[in-house]
Amino acid sequence: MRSPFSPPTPHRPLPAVAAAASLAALAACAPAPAADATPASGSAPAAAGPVDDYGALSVCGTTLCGEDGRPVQLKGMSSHGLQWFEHCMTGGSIDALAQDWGADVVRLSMYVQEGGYETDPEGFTELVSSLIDEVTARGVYVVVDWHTLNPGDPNANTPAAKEFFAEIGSRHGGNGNVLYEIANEPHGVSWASIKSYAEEVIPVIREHDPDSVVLVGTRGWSSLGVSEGSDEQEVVDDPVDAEQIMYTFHFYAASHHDAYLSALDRASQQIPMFVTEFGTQEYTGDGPNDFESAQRYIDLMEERGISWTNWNYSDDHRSGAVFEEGTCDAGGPWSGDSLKPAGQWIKERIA
Ligand code: IDC
Repeated sequence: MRSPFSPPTPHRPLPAVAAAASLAALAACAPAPAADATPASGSAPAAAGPVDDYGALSVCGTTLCGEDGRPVQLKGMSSHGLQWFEHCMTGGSIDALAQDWGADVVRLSMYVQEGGYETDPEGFTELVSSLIDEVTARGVYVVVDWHTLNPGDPNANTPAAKEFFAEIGSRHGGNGNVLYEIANEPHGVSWASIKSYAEEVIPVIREHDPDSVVLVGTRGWSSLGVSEGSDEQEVVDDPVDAEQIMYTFHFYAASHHDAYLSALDRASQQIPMFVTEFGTQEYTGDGPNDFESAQRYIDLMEERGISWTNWNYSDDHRSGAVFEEGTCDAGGPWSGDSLKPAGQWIKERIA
């Protein structure tokens, strides 16, 4: 069934990644096993869109691949914290993201602390679950972000993480469009501890969604360790012991320059990377935009086929929220004059 709201999204050409030497090995990738196209109970039938184009994703060399074994670069937006900005994630705003913005992927950012999941596990599970259904119905991929921030050690929330992912996996594991991000930004904790957390949580997800792609946060606020004086080598030397894994990298272009960019450049030639959060401004998600710096990252991600979601699809007062304040309460509009400069810039890069 097609979305009743607007015509199907035109098929996007696959990204021109052939030039990237690191992707040459991808030609050898075996196609992923055929997806179970049956939506999980409760999920609406998917509209034409990226999921229809690419099917079940797998990790293929250093990138994501579609069902045909060819590399896929997903581009889209992250929500803001759902405990604050649920009203920015409506049927209308998700329609706009899928159709007008042309997003391939939506990241649902569910904080664990700061008034998030821990305050109402059932309520937040229902909220995320219903938003997964909304995104799925529009034929778009979804990243379920277990948005740990403080404390920085993901092991502090392991029992809750297992409970949450078991429930989400059992409800939506049959969808074929869900990616699981198990720790937003670990910090003040060793890579060995993050890895051990990942190896505890991943089997719980795989019990319900065996072929799913899981995204693992890296040390130093998902900077591959750079912000804590390390680098990607600790991950390269000691990868998570599981299949279908990608590692996350976050950057804020006005704060993070060459050291971050080089780490992403080196890492993405060796391990599968997914940039699940970035901003064109400072690491506060606020302040002046540095579009020149941001474009260098966009170019690198394009060259290497690194998928990304930008922070964030809300009307928060900060410069990194794509909409002007008040847009969400007014029910849009979800483009045009209601966009801040960062929103206009990123919308052009998703399209
Ligand atoms: C920021 C939000 C802000 C909130 C703060 C604390 O924009 O409203 O008060 O978190 O939770 C991250 C985090 C992300 C941050 C974002 C911008 O993953 O939660 O959002 N950021 O500071 N890492 C680097 C930057």
